[in-house]
Amino acid sequence: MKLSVVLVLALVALASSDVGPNSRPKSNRPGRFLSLPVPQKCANRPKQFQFGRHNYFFSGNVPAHSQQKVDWLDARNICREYCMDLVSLESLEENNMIFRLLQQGNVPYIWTSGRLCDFKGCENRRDLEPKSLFGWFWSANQQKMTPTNQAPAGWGFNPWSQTGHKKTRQPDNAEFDINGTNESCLAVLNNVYEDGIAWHDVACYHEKPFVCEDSDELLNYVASTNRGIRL
Ligand SMILES: *[C@@H]1O[C@H](CO)[C@@H](O)[C@H](O)[C@H]1NC(C)=O
Ligand SMILES: *[C@@H]1O[C@H](CO)[C@@H](O)[C@H](O)[C@H]1NC(C)=O
Ligand SMILES: [Ca+2]
Ligand SMILES: [Ca+2]
Repeated sequence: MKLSVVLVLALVALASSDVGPNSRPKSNRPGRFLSLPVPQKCANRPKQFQFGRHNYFFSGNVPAHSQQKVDWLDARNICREYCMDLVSLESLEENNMIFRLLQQGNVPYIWTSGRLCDFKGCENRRDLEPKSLFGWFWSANQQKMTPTNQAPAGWGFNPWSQTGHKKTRQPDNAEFDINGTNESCLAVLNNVYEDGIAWHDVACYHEKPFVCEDSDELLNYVASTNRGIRL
């Protein structure tokens, strides 16, 4: 393929990864965008553990980030500079791996790439209604989640917590009732509501440590634009 074609494909891929399914997230501060990968950081990214062909790290175990608690978009952007993104839990095995990390490390909570499609570009999507059941997806790769009231196929349990601030099952958008802030981001919480380790919808401005996972899209983009780079 000609380089120009590769470039165009890479840029299209980047644009479509901006947050999907169709658009950029509406951030809560003006002028905030997704960060582009930094080739040197991609080449030297922390690789703490692996699953399938992906590398991962937990911010709390990386000296440069161990004290960091950041909001959801900042967390994504820190990951993205390394050609990674926030972790997406598409399989039971990967979910188990992350639950074990929280349990063994006594980690209270982490951000994932899970996001509610409630921003510009998500209107008029009848397939996402009602949002609380059908509107969740992994923003790292635009993959839709199983409806929130069902166990994903083969999991045998529903990873969303059965309880929370309002003592009802998650997602509950509880902060909306408190002060009108929507809970549009997915965090894994470790027994915060005496509910074990489970998924919760949380307002995206909350500051948390995070897990980064390799992004095929960003790695491919950096590989195609930096001849000979070792990633
Ligand atoms: C926030 O949540 C409320 C209640 O579910 C909903 O009516 C409203 O449209 C949401 N706001 C946005 C920006 O999605
Ligand atoms: C909502 O309440 C929380 C905690 O009470 C606060 O930190 C946050 O800034 C509030 N959000 C808005 C938009 O007022
Ligand atoms: Ca994943
Ligand atoms: Ca919640």
